[in-house]
Amino acid sequence: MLMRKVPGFVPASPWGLRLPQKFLFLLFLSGLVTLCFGALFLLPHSSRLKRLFLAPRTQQPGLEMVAEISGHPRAHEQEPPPNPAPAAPAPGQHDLSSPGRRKGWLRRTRPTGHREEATALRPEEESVPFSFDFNAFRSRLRHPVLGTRASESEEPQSRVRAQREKIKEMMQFAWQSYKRYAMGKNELRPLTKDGYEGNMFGGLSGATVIDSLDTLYLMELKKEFQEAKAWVEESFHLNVSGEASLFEVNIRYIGGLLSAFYLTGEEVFRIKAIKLGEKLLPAFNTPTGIPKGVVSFKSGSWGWATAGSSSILAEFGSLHLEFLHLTELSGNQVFAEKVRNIRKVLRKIDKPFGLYPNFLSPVSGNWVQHHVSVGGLGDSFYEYLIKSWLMSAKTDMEAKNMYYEALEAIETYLLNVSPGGLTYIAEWRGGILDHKMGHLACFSGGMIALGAEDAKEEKRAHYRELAAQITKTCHESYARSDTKLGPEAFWFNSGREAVATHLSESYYILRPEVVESYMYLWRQTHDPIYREWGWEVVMALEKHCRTEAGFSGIQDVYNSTPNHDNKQQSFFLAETLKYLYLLFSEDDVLSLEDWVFNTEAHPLPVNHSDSSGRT
Ligand code: DMJ
Repeated sequence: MLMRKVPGFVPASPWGLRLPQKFLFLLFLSGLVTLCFGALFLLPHSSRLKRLFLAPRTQQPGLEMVAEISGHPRAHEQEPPPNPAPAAPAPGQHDLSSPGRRKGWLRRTRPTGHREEATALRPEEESVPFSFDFNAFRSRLRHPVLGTRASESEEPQSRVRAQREKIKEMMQFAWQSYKRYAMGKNELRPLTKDGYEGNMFGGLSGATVIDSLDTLYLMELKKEFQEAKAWVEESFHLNVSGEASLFEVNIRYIGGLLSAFYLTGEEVFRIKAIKLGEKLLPAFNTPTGIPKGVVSFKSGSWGWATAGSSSILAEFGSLHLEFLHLTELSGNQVFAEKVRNIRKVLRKIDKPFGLYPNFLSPVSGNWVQHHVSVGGLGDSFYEYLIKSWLMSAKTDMEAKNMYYEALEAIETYLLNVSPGGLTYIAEWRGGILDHKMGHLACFSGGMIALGAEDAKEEKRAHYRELAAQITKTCHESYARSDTKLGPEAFWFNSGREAVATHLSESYYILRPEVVESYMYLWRQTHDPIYREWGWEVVMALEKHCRTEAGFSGIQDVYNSTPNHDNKQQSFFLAETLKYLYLLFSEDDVLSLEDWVFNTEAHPLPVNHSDSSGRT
């Protein structure tokens, strides 16, 4: 170095720097390193450099915790990714020609990668390599989706055809009214002729559109289906930031989009279902992995979750069907892992008398109170057990065992027969019974019928009869009202049976559960009574719920000129009208061999790949 040549000069360091110079140099160096490292974080997500250096999803707040506690991989760690699958035939056409194979339902691994939190879809999100073989899936169905329809000449002017057409007309009217006054809003208010958003969906819009897609398709309302699809393509945005019910978004939006995809093969439905599913994952970020009921789309946290202390059985117990399909369609195992963990927690926990209480702490994993119900708060948990068994093509033995064990406990502790001979399922509060049934509990007739065939030989006839008796009781709750529509809840005490005892329980909000049971019982027995009862409902809806601008719930079923509640619920189009239509259709229309209905009546396919021998 130059300085060494100056006589008498003693270098301050081997590089010839004095202490202040050395300090300045180090300062400069550390500034440079910080700058480079910082720039790495500021690069766009698509940057290859960033993907190389950063572990996937480390910037997603809170997700690490669940990974650590429950041993799960971090949410979003594996990225979904959509590749175009061939579009399906239009409604009415059935392309079953393409042979295809798909092995290992949910066992496939998929390419890993990283992508941003879902907001609105961007072109690059559609190009991640993952393919779902839609034609292969369709080739494995045992029946054409819309059945083998009798032609007009074979079924001329038949009563059942006319009944089906009437229900189709009701759907068309409900849709057109919604479209005219509330398109894009969550639900229609038919009296005020405007739309309603509510606060359940975290800022998502168009609940009625998504809930209607498969019903419109099923009824071959082609123009209306295209209107709904166009709205999803152009106006259904996921970049919302509110607080949403995990359950409601799952059963209505995810369920509706999944069904629409499986029915049509249209990629837009698959992609939006997956991206929306990703937005739900932070709800599982709890010590046990049991999700809280509400997720904040803004912060990606539990949202309201911190305020409450318990999660609801029917809510966290009604994710299994949709989440398995999210994994099936994305290749992302995280969805399936989340619901398998819920199952694991429920398997392990002590159950009082074999019963499942309605509230569970997602923090401690303990029951919060001992209230058991097959109606609200508990209902669809039981439904998803038997449907998980059926959807797995009867391979999910765990779900099967849990279902029949739970049903046995319900029968032992909750089932009753009234002095008048009506069979009902009461509610249980730590051993004390409330002798009432909610309208919601009336789905159980259909569920028990659906599960009867796979029960132990000696129980099958018994369950068929039990299903028929419960359905009859629910019909009584309709028959004993002035409007021939059923109340929200009905009691069996003080000599009164199957009637509401308070005005506050006398309303009817277009709910589907009773006609849902008629549909299952019809398919099982072909007893004409179920079509008769279903037709009574159609007539009552027309008389009391149809208004100039759509259908509305009513405030008092015991008043022959009831007030309307000014709401056309989205589940009326998703469920009530769909089940009515199926009740008057052939059994091979959305055959129960091929499909299970989620709790919002959205059909999801049975996995035939492992068991059919046709794959
Ligand atoms: C629907 O959203 C679903 O059926 C849910 O499981 C219960 N409640 C409504 C219909 O009543």
